[in-house]
Order: sequence, then structure tokens, then C-alpha cells
Amino acid sequence: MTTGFFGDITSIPFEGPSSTNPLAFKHYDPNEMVAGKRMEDHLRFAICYWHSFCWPGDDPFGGQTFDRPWFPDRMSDPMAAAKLKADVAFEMFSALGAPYFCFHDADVRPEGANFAENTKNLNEIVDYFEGKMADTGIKLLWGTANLFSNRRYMSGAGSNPDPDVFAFAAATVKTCLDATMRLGGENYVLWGGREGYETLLNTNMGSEMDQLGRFFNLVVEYKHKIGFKGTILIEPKPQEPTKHQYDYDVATVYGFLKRYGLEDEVRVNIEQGHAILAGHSFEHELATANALGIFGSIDMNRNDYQSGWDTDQFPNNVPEMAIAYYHIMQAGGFTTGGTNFDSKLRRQSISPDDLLIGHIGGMDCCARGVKAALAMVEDKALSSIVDERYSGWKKPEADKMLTGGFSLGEIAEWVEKADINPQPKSGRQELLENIVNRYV
Ligand code: XUL
Ligand code: CO
Repeated sequence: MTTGFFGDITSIPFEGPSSTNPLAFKHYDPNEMVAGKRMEDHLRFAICYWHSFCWPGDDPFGGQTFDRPWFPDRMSDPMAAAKLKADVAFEMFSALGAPYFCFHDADVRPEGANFAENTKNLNEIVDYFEGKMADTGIKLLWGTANLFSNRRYMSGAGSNPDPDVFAFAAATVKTCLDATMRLGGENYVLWGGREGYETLLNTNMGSEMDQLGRFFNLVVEYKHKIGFKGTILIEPKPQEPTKHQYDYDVATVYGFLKRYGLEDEVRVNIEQGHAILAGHSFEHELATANALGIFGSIDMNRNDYQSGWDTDQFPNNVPEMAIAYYHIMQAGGFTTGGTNFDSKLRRQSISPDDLLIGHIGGMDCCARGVKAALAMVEDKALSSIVDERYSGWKKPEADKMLTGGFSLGEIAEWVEKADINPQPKSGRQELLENIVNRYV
């Protein structure tokens, strides 16, 4: 028995590239073997709760556009509504064949009058999820706490000037980490929704950073105490909702982790739209995380390149996605991470099947992107040229320069004696761009 929200659609088949059926996959076949692994295991798709099942379709100029049977205008019992929402969510995850989902506490449980009530409501839904996960085989990629929507968090959570807010947020993360562990979650995400400032005129930045450093350490200490084996991830974002956020981008997060002794404990969940908002590309953020050894997972979406805002659209730019997955696959692919669709419909897309169609398109584009990426990795199409470009570093003198065997004076002596006279070499950018084009 289904809820009937998606009519009689219970599963999205793979029909191949020639299909014109909008409710079929053209490129994503979970069982297709590519580079020795099933596509499902390369991509590790997750669907998020918040955009598809909680967002009403509002914008700064207008309210709810979506008509969902579990929304407050249709249902007055909040716990019954939360359960109906879960029923529909799991129907959608199953129909799409997504192996994972992700949620914030506030997405899935009714808001209580206080902390104890929030915890009680969350635990009731976690019980409900346990049953649904057992029935469907759908797993939890990550859980997280919403530390930004409620008005108590208007000035931040861990970075709030009021220690009572810090305490409430810390206690909430504890309950969400407990829930994530109970559900076998493979990661736990911290996104600092309001961990930043609106104006420096009222902000003690040093205090806020130390508070946040302690907040993250508390989470890591608790993770070890309860034996949570998943990865703790921070999701960088430069601004929105605050004017400036302390988790600006991957490099900033790394500096923050290093300062507070967490660089071996925490990794990053990188979102396409956040990278663009930070003035980077998605691949820049992925390459930075790989270079620093802190890559964890991705939130897949795309920003509108004109609006300059975090529009969380479904991804559809395959060449860009191929390059992004190239960086992920080149570094060995996902371990505990995956591809979470932090993507939402446009507010005019009010038909229930739009939810399926958005995800189908995103999943198909990811499949095309990752196949191109894996082929480039396998053929060493780019890496052979890059390796050759850096091959000079294999010379013994080059190694000595890097590892401290040569002082500045000794380098000068060597350059003079050996008459080192560097000859410029082509960077081959157009050649590399043309090679990429062959794969996408
Ligand atoms: C906000 C965002 C969040 C995180 C989880 O921009 O990306 O939804 O992914 O809190
Ligand atoms: Co996100």
C-alpha cells in the first residue's frame, strides 16, 4: 500500500539513451559495471529531505506554491504529518533506487516546546525510520542538525554571543549524532548556517572562532566516546544566510581545523553551489580538499550563474560534472561519502512527478559525468600529461630542494656549477581541453 502521492509510479526503470520516457533513466543504470565497480557504488546517490519534502516553495516575494498533503495547511496533527512525509519520502527514494538519504532533525520531526520535546519527537521518528530502512534497504548517508532556522539561532549556534544558545545547539547535535549512529549513518555533517556575522560592528570575531573551534571539538570528542565510526564533515559556504561565514571555503575550513587541532578528524562535504558562491569552481574546491587530504563527500546541485545566489538547482551541466567527478575519481572515489542531491525544484514545478523528474535528470547527468571521468582516469588521458609536466621533480637535486637536503646557498652553488638554465615548456591547456571534450 502506497500513499498514492506519486500516483501509480513505484519505480523508475532504466531504458537507455534512446528512451523518450520522462520517467525513465537514460544513462544511470545502477548495475552497469564501469572500471570494475557498479555505477551505484561509484556514485553513492543520496536524496535530501529538506528541499523535496519540507520547502514550501516560498521566495522573498511570495509564499507556499507546493501543495503537499503533510503540510500544516492540510494536516493538523504534526506527528501524523511527519510520518506521512516519511512514507512519501521513502516511496520516492525507493522509486528512484537511491541507496541513501540525508536529513536535518527539523526536517523530519515536529518542533517541540523545548529541548526535551524535540528529542522525544526526533526519537519517535527515528524509530519510524528504522522500520522503513529495514523494509526498503535504504541507508543513511548522513544526518545533521538544523542550527539555523529557529529564531534562537538568529545570531549563530556555536558562534552565538549567548552561551545558552551554544549549549542548546551542542545538546541538539548530541541528539542528532545519537540518531545518526542508531540509523547506521556513514557521516555526520556540520553546516554552519549562521556561524558567521552580519556586521563586524557587533561581533567579537576572536571569541566566535574560539567558541566554534570548541564546538567542533566537543562533537569529535563525543563521536569517539559513543564509538561512532562515520566521518564528521564540515560543509563550507562563504555567505548566505550571513554576510560572512567562518566556513568560507575548503582552504578556510582547513586553516580553521588546523588551528583547533582537528585536521585529522574532520573532512569536508563540498557543494557545487557553495563553491561558485565562494568565487571558485567546484573542481577547485575538490582539488583543494584532495591536496589537503580532507575530501569527504559532495552536495550535488548547480547555481544560476547570473543571480549570484545559492539557487540549489538540479545539476545539468555534464562537462562541468565530468571534471568534478574526475577530481573525485582520480583521488580514489568516495569512501564514506557520496553524491547527495542538495537540489530543489523551481517553485513553479508544482506537480508531484516534477520531484521524480528533477532527480532523474540529475542522476542521469551524474552518470554521464562519472563515466567520462572514469574513462579519463583509466586512460590517463590528463594525468600522463600532468605527470610528465612535473617529472623534473624526480631528479635527485630537485628532491633535495624539497626535502631540506639543500640550503638556499647550496642551491645557488648548484645552479652556478651545473649552469642550470631553465627552458620554458608549453602548458598545453588547449590540448588538455580538447582531450576532455573527447570524453564528454
Ligand atoms: C545550505 C546547505 C545545507 C546543508 C546541510 O546551503 O547546503 O542544506 O547541506 O545543512
Ligand atoms: Co548542502
